[in-house]
Amino acid sequence: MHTIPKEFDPQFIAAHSAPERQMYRAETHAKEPMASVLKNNPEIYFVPPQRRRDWGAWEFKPGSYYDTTIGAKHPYWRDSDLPQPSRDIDRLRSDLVRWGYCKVADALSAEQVASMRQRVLEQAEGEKLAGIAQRTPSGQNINCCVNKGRCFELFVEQHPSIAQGGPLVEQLVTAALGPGWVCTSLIAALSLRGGVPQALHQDQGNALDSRSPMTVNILTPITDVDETTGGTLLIPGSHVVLSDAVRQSKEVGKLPPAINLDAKAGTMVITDGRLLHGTGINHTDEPRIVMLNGMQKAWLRQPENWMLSVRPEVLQRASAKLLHRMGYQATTATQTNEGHGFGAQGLPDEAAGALVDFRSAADRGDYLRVGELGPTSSEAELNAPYTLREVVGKARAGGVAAPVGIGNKGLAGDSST
Ligand SMILES: O=C(O)CCC(=O)C(=O)O
Ligand SMILES: [Fe+2]
Repeated sequence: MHTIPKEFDPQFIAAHSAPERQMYRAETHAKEPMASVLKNNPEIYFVPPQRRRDWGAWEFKPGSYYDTTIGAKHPYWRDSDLPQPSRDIDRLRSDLVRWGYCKVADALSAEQVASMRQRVLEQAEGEKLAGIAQRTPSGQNINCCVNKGRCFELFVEQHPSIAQGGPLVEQLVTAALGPGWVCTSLIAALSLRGGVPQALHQDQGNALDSRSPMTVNILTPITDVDETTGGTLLIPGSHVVLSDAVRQSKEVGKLPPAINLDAKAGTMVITDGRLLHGTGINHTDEPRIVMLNGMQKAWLRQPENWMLSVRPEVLQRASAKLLHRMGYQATTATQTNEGHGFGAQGLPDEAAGALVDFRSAADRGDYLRVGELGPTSSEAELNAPYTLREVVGKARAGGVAAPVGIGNKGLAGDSST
């Protein structure tokens, strides 16, 4: 009788896989550079998101990373040559290399800003009315913007008809990432009064010792941003400090203080994926809007496109493990679908990040995606059976809602809370 060799027995394998015997253990399990950032900079910490009726009730701790101002007013930074709004490509390149961000002045004209702002505000309202708004710890996000207006389709292309400075921005991104880079998402991020500041983070989640960015995020304020309106919090130059520390296997020590980004609406702020940053606090009653438009190197993708290529019958019989392995479990920063997946960890069978129901709906021919919505949308449009509703409803059934969830309950300004 054939017996399976003992070396293949999971118990045997576990007994021979103590952490110190595993290769690359330090690298694959490292929590750096963020572990030492948090350890050595106690003013940087995670502000817990507030739910529903607790919106706005959070403890502002003076001296924390979010208790700050713009560079020009900050005692630590005001004499530094921080990035200036510019159209000088040499200045922009050197700002991006030195500080981890650069500001392309007037990349959107006043008319381009106005049309984009109107579309964002209408969509934000429409998604609230439809009960499918995504509330975030800081306010509201509009996900998958490309489905929600022609201006967004063009924006992903950096088309001069919606971003006059598109060609200049494209050249800078190509220099940063190399040719063939792809867009990862386009989200409108609304910071609203009462929201908490986002935790400082790096958008880049891989190769954190890299000498150049693997990812780039173009932040485009379409309302003016500064220390009062929720300008993005960031630590100038942190992209180099953090990647150097990882490369040298050293802790990140005491960091310089964070500032609020200040930029006029229509500035395109190109940020290195290694830069420490996060949404700022909006102290005003007007929504702060920043378009988040991520880009990454051309090769950072699954070689086989399983989202599209797998036969329906294979998907139907797929185990939770097979689905997970093919990429059908989203996490906050990977493979979210119309916003579903934010807050998920990417575990097999985790409803908060499960994607297969979207694909199955498409196979049946009834995947209804959220499109353009607004205050004048009809009842039928607002109440349409968007597949997103069904998937989110299923994920919520019997479970605890993720703090970053879809559904308008708990949004600032929502009287039903
Ligand atoms: O809203 C902002 O200012 C920045 C948001 C951000 O960094 C993110 O969501 O990754
Ligand atoms: Fe970010």
